[in-house]
Amino acid sequence: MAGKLYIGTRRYSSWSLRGWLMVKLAGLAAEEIVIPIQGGDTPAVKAVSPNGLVPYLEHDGAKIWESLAIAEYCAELEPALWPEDRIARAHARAIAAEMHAGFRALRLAMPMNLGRDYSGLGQNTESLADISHIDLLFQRTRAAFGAGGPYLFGAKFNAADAMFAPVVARFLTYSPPLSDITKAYCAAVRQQDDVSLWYDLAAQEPESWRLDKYESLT
Ligand SMILES: N[C@@H](CCC(=O)N[C@@H](CS)C(=O)NCC(=O)O)C(=O)O
Repeated sequence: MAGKLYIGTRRYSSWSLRGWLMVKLAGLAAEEIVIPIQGGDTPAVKAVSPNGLVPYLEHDGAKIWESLAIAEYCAELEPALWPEDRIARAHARAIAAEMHAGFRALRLAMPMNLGRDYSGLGQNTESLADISHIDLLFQRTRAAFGAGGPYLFGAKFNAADAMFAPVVARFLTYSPPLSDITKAYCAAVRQQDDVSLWYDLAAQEPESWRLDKYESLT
């Protein structure tokens, strides 16, 4: 194979899901190496990845870390990762960059866990502010660009959807208050083939990879 994609425990590793989706959407041939993460400072991750984090992609001589850089690398090989229209493409890049740089309160309060029902947990002033901002972002993006399909930019699940897929996963696990438009979008993302495959593979991971700190939220 031309590549190697290092990812962390599928059940928890939200950034890995983003990188993996980009590689899938681009149809890159890459061996997947799953490293059970410890939720920070995992020696096996530090040993392979230049920034000590996953996802990390090696492909055809290129070494790419940071999920957004992986998105751009994949989009060079498969331009349809971004919308064709210039204005839609600019918007997709803007929201993907905003996701990559922000929403820390949401990420901290609601760590991704694909195997639990944490309905009602993780809600505080800051995480709820992030959530209502994202909800509005989804509504506005769907209204402006989403005609013709269930995703942010219509019929094609693209790099922007991939960046937000782990947010959708959190919304499904923690069930915060959401608009009907965002709920429908979340349902569509959950059913997308690659996202479904990721959930299935996460469910098959050994129980010994589970971390107390993510399994005992109250
Ligand atoms: N900004 C990075 C974030 C990557 C990140 O934080 N990855 C986490 C897993 S989701 C990680 O590698 N943690 C190291 C560890 O758990 O040891 C990106 O966009 O790829």
